[in-house]
Amino acid sequence: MLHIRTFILSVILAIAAVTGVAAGGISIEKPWAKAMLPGAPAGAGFLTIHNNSGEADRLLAASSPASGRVEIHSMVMDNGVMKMRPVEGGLELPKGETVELKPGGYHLMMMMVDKPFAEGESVKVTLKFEKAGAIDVDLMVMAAGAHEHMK
Ligand SMILES: [Cu+2]
Repeated sequence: MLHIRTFILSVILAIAAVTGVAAGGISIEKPWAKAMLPGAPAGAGFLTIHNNSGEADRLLAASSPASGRVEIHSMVMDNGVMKMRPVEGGLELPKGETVELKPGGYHLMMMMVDKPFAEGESVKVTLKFEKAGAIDVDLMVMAAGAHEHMK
């Protein structure tokens, strides 16, 4: 009996491995969102994207049932002031590289949030890639500054 279970387990692991490749070789790490103050209309989501697909890809858009609208933003210096701007044409993911969305840099701007994200919750987000297609992630909601303890 035992060897049959081992066989079934290895089949499941093999399928999981194949599915990972089918997703375009894009992997997501450390998905999290900042806890929001009561009444705040917008939140921010962060994650690390590894592109091991062997070709360049692009993060085109994102959506979430917890947010009316999700935009991909960058931070740019404008006359000595940091400002947020939507990323035109999607976020470039060069092949073999890792792109980090983090506080002070690229982020998912989650607008029209009905219920402010509270610490300990998770927020579902669907990322849409040009080549890899749709990938779902759950952002862990953490207190602002919590990311510094994630390493
Ligand atoms: Cu923003």
